[in-house]
Amino acid sequence: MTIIRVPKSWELPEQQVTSETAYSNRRRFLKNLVGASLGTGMLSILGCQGSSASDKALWETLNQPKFKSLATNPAFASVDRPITDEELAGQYNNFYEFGGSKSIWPAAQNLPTKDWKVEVTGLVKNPQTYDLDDLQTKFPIEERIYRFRCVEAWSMVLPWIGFPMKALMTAVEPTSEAKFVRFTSYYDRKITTGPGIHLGSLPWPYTEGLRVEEMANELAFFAIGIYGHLLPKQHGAPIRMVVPWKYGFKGAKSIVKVEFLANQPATYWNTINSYEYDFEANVNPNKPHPRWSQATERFISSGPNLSWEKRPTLPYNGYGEYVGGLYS
Ligand SMILES: Nc1nc2c(c(=O)[nH]1)N[C@H]1C(S)=C(S)[C@@H](COP(=O)(O)O)O[C@H]1N2
Ligand SMILES: [Mo]
Repeated sequence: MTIIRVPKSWELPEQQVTSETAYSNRRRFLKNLVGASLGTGMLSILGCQGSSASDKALWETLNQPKFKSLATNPAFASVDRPITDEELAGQYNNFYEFGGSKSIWPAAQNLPTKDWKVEVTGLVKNPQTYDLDDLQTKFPIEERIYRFRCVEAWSMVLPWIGFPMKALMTAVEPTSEAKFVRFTSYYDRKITTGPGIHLGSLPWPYTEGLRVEEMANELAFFAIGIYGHLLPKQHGAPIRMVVPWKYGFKGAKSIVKVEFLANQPATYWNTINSYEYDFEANVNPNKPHPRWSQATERFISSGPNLSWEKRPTLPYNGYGEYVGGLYS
């Protein structure tokens, strides 16, 4: 394997890793995470695929059981750009429970997914607790190719597998008092030990929220798989939210609880910094983040000639025809 200098184009987005970490303890936080695992992920992205022990280890985490007879929803069978390479998406993640860098895929393997349960509760007529088998058999499973846009101004295209959130709503029947939904990610202080995780008073567990009308929108999706197989842990196994018209942080990973509520819930990033991470968080080229423009994004598609293709940001990430009406 040749050592390749990390190109300049990487440097900007890697530094933007800190953009979602505006903690009071920022300095100390950064010191802990800089350096640790930047190297390995990059080298394999830069064209040494399959040649190192680390690549092999990565592919072991990605090779999850495949879905048989998977149908792609024809409405979401392609977008205006190619699907991001699986090994790029699988080693460039945000999952702060396991660390503050993008290279959390090894640490995320500590997530215990066996005997997983998702509790659906709150203002519903028919509360339910689903196990993994239920999630795979009780809902209409399909594939959808969606654009994915992080608030840090990088983007991908990901082939998710899962079911519309609407199908879960039909099963549990929210009451008329239900106006919001809170989604809670797995958290165990002993297991989710990313650097910085215990610094300050961060509002763990990671939670996110939607209005019920947003959850009922055709686009809102629960993913249980990606790239034809079950979700790898770094992508938020065994079930995570996908709301493609919003910034990536709205898509909470590794969901253990879904609660229907009368009032808007506090959420993780919004609690840390409401000025930078608003509750709605719709992708909007005309609304800059307080520390950078959102007018363009860097699209991460494929190796070995890794491209960070600069593209204009699309309003609602290109999904205005589906969701525009929710915000008029
Ligand atoms: N529980 C949890 N969910 C999370 C995050 C996180 O740190 N913890 N990061 C969010 C952010 S900022 C992004 S961009 C996406 C990244 O998803 P991916 O790693 O599967 O691409 O997950 C979102 N969901
Ligand atoms: Mo993000």
